[in-house]
Amino acid sequence: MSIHKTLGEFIIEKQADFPHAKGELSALLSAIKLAAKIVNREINKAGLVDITGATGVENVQGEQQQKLDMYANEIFKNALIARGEICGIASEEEDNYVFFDNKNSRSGNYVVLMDPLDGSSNIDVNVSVGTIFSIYRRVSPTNGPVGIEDFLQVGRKQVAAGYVIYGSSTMLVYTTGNGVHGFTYDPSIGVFCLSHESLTIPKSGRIYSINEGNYVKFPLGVKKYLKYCQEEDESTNRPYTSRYIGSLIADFHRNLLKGGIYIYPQTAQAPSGKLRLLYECNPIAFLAEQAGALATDGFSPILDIKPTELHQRVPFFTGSPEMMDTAHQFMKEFE
Ligand code: AHM
Ligand code: MG
Repeated sequence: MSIHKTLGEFIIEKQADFPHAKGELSALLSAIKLAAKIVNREINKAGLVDITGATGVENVQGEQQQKLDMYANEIFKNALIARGEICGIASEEEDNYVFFDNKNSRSGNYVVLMDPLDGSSNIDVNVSVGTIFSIYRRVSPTNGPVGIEDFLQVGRKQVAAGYVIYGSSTMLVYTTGNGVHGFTYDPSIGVFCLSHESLTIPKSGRIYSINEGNYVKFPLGVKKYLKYCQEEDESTNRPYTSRYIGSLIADFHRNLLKGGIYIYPQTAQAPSGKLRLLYECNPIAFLAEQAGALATDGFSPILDIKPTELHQRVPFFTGSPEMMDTAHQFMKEFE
């Protein structure tokens, strides 16, 4: 049996690549790693104990909070508070950003933005969910409280981003701007083991992922692109195949490994789409670009958007570069 490198070992080995203070990233990622293991343990028992279902409370965006959403939010928050490197977080589950006003964290150099449990409506039916995280260096002076400007940084400024997918196996995938690396959790020893080093997306693929139930509301460019995906053409391997889990991380992860395109477009009713720029699209876009994929709002790179508010939404297109190029052509032609 082969022995894999562990996430802890790999991070230490790669510390030299991290542009800023070296030990800080290791400490930070190890907090995320610990929280991921705890959340994983709870998700695995989800059918057995009373932790599934809705709390009866709506989050700031008017959606039902699931019990596990809240649990995951607390676990990640507490794991991060325990580290002096982080001075604040913003979370999809919190109305406002949180400043960690303890002795340790006041001088922390980093902020974390996260979606602690994305796709949580899938938990009750045993479908994959994920945690998404995004890390920035703070821009406000240290030793004072963090400010909104620390959280509203353009996505290109991320120093690290990643996700945990709680799927048929649990994986942690991250980037610090030097490629994308994936680690599979071995529950028998409680360790994330390197399984996917330097992930790159195939230049093209045969999978398109979109909630087609919203078809009539899609912009014309998206409708035309979907018809293109469904047409027969040997030279481009069409028709493509449709795969949509409804769990962003699971859909993105599959397309990253197999090649494909994921689209959550705007509609007349929701002109900015559904997905959140800061907690979902920016971290995925950073990973996507690092893996050779593209991530845009249908026209321009997600990572260049200057955020204006914490819970901002944005149309989201991400996937294999050749498929994205074609989607962009349709968006432009039928704008
Ligand atoms: P959530 O953060 O409330 O879980 O919503 C985000 C999820 C994504 O994981 C997924 O891609 C999308 O919502 C699915 O939305 P829809 O059901 O409209 O297709
Ligand atoms: Mg989400």
